[in-house]
Amino acid sequence: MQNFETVEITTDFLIIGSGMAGSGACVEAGHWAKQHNVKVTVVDKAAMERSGAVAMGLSAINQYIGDNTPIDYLSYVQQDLMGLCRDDLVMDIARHVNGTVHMYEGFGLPIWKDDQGNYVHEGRWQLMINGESYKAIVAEAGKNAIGMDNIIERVFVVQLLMDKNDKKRVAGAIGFSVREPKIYVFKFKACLVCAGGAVHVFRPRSTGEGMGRAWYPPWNSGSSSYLTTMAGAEMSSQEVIFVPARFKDGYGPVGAWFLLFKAEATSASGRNYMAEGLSEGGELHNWPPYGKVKPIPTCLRNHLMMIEMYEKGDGPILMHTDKAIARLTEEEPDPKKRKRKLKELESEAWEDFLDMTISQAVLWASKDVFPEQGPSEIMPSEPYFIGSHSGASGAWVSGPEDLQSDESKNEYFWGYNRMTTIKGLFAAGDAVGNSSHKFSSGSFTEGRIAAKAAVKFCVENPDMPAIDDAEVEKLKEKILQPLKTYEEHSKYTTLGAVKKRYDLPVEEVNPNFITPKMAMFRLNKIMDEYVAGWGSQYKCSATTLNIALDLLQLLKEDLHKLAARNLHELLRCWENVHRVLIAEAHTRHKLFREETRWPGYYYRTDFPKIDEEKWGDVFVNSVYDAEKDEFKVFTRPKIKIVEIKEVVGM
Ligand code: SFD
Ligand code: AMP
Repeated sequence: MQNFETVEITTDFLIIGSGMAGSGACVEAGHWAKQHNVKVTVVDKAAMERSGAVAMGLSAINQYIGDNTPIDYLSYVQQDLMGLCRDDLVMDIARHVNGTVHMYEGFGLPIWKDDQGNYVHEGRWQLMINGESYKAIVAEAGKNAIGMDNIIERVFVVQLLMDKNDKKRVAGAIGFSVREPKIYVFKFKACLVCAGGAVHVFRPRSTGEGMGRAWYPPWNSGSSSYLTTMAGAEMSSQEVIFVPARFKDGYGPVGAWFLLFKAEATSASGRNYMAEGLSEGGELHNWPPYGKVKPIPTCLRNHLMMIEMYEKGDGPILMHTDKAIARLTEEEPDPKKRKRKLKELESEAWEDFLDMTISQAVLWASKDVFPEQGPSEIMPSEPYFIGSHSGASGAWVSGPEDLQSDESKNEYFWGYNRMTTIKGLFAAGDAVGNSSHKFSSGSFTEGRIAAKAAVKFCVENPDMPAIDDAEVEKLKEKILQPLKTYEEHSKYTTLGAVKKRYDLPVEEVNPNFITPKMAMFRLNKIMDEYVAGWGSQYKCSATTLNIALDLLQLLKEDLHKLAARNLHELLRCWENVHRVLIAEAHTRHKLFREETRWPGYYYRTDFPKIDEEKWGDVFVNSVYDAEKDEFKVFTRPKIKIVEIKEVVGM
């Protein structure tokens, strides 16, 4: 085994993850840090220019408030999440997000404009962009703000380090380079965790040659949740996964089709199941008050789709791209311009995918699909953990002081905006729970909010906390153990001869170790079959969840035997360790909430209805004790800071 050099970095404020929230944090921290002589450093497992969920680009900015008010946005988010979100966090982002979008324009992001120079809206809150280079543009601004010397790329952060004199205060972080034999030890006064959501916890629909294709980026492996949970931070809504409806196999998004092109989706036999669900006596009336609002909440749109597919057997679900294009072409009053209009619509349809889900465009091309000639299948995908979209999982954080009511101030505010329950540990983007629908622009905004507060924290808490050197030494050994395990046992196989002859990767089966891929497959199978993945038609019960907890325990024991052939696999090992903790937290939260609040995301078959009285005004929260390996699960109140009457409109 190679010798690993230790690189020590001392800074004031460390940003962990340079995705959308991390880039926003760099832009804001850069500004305040210069004024207060605070050193800011950012670390990412990848290259900032194309890291995170926006690596491939996006075709829309999904949160822009325009002339609406933050309360309008809160109404929308609250009803989409079936009543549960943090009013203070959602409104805080909503009141600042316009500024972020205007900043983006200044960075050079091409936002679509109409003939009058106004932004082109996809829906009420969404703006169309030419966003293939969205991440590169935003990352460049972040890099300029804090300076190239303060950017550390291709270093995977494994764990946070606590103050040796105060276990409720963060003091450092440890990770390793994914390119060179180097361990990184960071020491700081404050840090911001914005390492994205979690993908490949549940079994993906893509297998075999499609393996690795997912909607959300496979390199977001639950690190945000792992880092904050292991540090002892209170976590929230870990049961609220997101199941996106997507074009089949390529995972192309549906938003532009539903909102911009106003396309209809139907069951295989042609029924408009959403209109039927909304109509008098339709399924949505079984989910009051949320089934009657507009837009139909995301989970309920899935729910209607799942009834067609699984209960009626009237799948697959079809998106009628052809009819939408024909209708929009017909709407062109000048018949001479219709041909041009058709060409424009066709290219917009392709660009929607080419800007953010290139694989869907490739799949359409390879299957000879012409969106103007026929419909395409859409499907509910595997569940993802993503606090920034239509899910809600993440850390329980302090909100802004000025948005609190007398009642909420005691529950939702403890000094620094977006600080977790651990001193000096901040979170943003997918890492924060209960402030859903922030998307790319809102995540960047939340990064800005958190970074400003974190710089303030550094100024007001100038003493550098101390890390425990003995703990660091132990962790170094633990981090590199998979390389050692492989070296010790790789020759032990009865299949060596086969390997020689066929060059098969026989090390994958070895009684002494488990490869990261195998560990992930095992996790995926457990979650899919017992915790309401697509393979179990999104259904679970106390019985299946308890089976999952037993199996996860066995998997956790085997994680000590993970083996890595090289640095790349070492990364894969630790990604799976991160995934397993969020899997367990999720399972425990799901078990705790005895109702079905988000049908279409998951069903508790033993509690198949929504239970407003018992669960309508509480969040499920948890704290993990890493020393004892124990979760404590409990509730926190949903406090309505703003009374919302009625909400309509897309
Ligand atoms: O509509 C470590 N999203 C969309 N947002 C929009 O505004 N418009 C759209 O059109 C969107 N669509 C969409 C979206 C995402 C994807 C994948 C597709 C389509 C195909 C959502 C946004 O992208 C999302 O909300 C934000 O990006 C969330 O921001 P953030 O910062 O929370 O996550 P990130 O950007 O993925 O960044 C995470 C970073 O952390 C790094 N990282 N670094 C060090 N150590 C570790 N252990 C780490 N683990 C992770 C990552 O490398 C990354 O840089 S639509 O179709 O839904
Ligand atoms: P998506 O492409 O599904 O990620 O959606 C992009 C944006 O459009 C998100 O803000 C979604 O909540 C919203 N959206 C997608 N489909 C619909 C729909 N049928 N009705 C209302 N909003 C939608």
